[in-house]
Amino acid sequence: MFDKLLIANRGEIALRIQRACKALGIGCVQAYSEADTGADYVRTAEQAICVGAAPSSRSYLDKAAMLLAAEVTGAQAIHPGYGFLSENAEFARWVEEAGLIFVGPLSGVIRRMGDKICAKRAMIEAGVPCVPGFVGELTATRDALEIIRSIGFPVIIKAAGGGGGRGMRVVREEKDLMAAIAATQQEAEKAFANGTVYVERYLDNPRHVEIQILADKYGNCVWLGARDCSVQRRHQKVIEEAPPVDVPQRLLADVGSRCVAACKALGYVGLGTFEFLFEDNQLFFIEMNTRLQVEHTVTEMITGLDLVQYQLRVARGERLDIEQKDISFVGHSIECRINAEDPLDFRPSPGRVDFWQPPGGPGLRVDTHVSSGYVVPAFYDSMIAKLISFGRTREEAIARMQGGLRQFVVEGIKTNIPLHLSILEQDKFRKGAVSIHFLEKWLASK
Ligand code: MV4
Repeated sequence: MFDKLLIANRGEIALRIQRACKALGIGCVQAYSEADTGADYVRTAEQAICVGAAPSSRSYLDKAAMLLAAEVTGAQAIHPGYGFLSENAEFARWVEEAGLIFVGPLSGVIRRMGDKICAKRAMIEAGVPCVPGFVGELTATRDALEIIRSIGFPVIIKAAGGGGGRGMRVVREEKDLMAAIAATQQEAEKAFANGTVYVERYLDNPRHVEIQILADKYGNCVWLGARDCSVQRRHQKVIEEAPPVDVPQRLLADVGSRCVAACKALGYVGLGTFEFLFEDNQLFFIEMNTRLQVEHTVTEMITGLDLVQYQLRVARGERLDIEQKDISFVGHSIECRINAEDPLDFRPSPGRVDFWQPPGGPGLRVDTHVSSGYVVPAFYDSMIAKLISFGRTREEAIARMQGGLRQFVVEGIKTNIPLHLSILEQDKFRKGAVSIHFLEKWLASK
């Protein structure tokens, strides 16, 4: 149980967490960096504490500073949001050892899922379908050739400590194999201090479909439907939606219940996301995210549930008050990530927002910390708002999104709103079910 929580994050998600806390009667301490001193959500929190200088490494990523902030303010729990320390097993362990509550699964579970080989093993045990491959360390030896011949080309070499698209290499021919293994190992060692790599069959044209789960401390767990996050560029999601177009409900229900089984076996607590590739009408697990995700909103829209409130309630030790039979999916929801960036060359566009007028109306939701006069710092991710639409059908959700994007007035900085509008006009997007390569291919062709 806790009644005071430290928000170890910034921007729209800090405000989103504050709102959920208000509804539950939990007091908030907002941690902030010197660059965020003037932000509205720092002022609206009951209490705020500066944790360091503007660069993330000296504030939002500073584990000792965050823990100290919780201790000196008397916060009994820490919500890490997404990014920053949200999947840092060591930070979670420090929080546990200090006798505080980390809002998320136990540090041991974060650590296990952070090792992608270990995660895949757990999924195979629970019956969650995985990409065909070899579930163990791959080394540049003769064994590798045997392993890869049995999988069949093309293959992808991935870092066990990686994830989110960092440290991967596609190999299409035998002659390139050994060099690719060595290069991926070296990169992985440098980037993650873990040179372990593994191999999977490479799927050429998949979609990115993910399943949301929610678990309490008493072994109760539900799956909350799926999202399609295929519209991405350089591993940055641009548009997400729920439910995914043309993924059979019985497949989702089957795999969803297997995800629930995996969570029960892991002793998983909190919100979690199982990431899959979807190709040839099959789902293949690739990795698990042990945090609240940016795109949780589209799941909220089609389920009617407040996921952040649920996350806090299960962290407080409450029992889930919903069962699988209570969960249904209604309508369609789309999220456009609004970034402070040049819509043509994607370069960040920080600076003062001279005028800010977000849209409204039926079926539109805006999650943002921005208002007129806000200065977008150059130190962090460029996402400044999420525009979320809801409709009875996908067509209605798209139309409402287009209306919202056209109404959205942002002056003083550049945003990717024009990019969103042109994606939403694309026939391929409107048809639905585009692959992970859709956006990059379309950008290259225009
Ligand atoms: C793959 C793949 C194709 N085949 N694995 C990239 C991010 C990381 N989470 C896993 N990724 C991929 N793994 C196999 N066996 C293609 C990707 C991939 C991707 C996946 C999801 C969303 C966007 C992507 C963009 C490029 C590659």
